[in-house]
Amino acid sequence: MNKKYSQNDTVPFMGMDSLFIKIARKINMKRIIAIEGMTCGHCQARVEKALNSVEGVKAKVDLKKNSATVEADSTVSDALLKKTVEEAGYTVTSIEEKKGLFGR
Ligand SMILES: [Cu+2]
Repeated sequence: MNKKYSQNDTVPFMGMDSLFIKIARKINMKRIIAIEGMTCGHCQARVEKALNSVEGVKAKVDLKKNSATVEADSTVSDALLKKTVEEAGYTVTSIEEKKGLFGR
């Protein structure tokens, strides 16, 4: 499918269409990072803080699932997310993109 709107487009009108695009973008941007090495709440907080310090990233770490759910701009690469977690002292085993409505 051809991409009709890019990440940085401004939508020149307001209405259901632009609202829908915003929501679809938001859904498209979720990624799940699988992380090894976290053992306690300190680890969790450390990884969460590291990820959230990256511009354009909103992250929530789940200690039980050994993963982080990340909402990030498309300009934030998987490589940067991986590097950020690894610099905090943990291992990234996979990063999976949650596909959105348009299967981008
Ligand atoms: Cu810990």
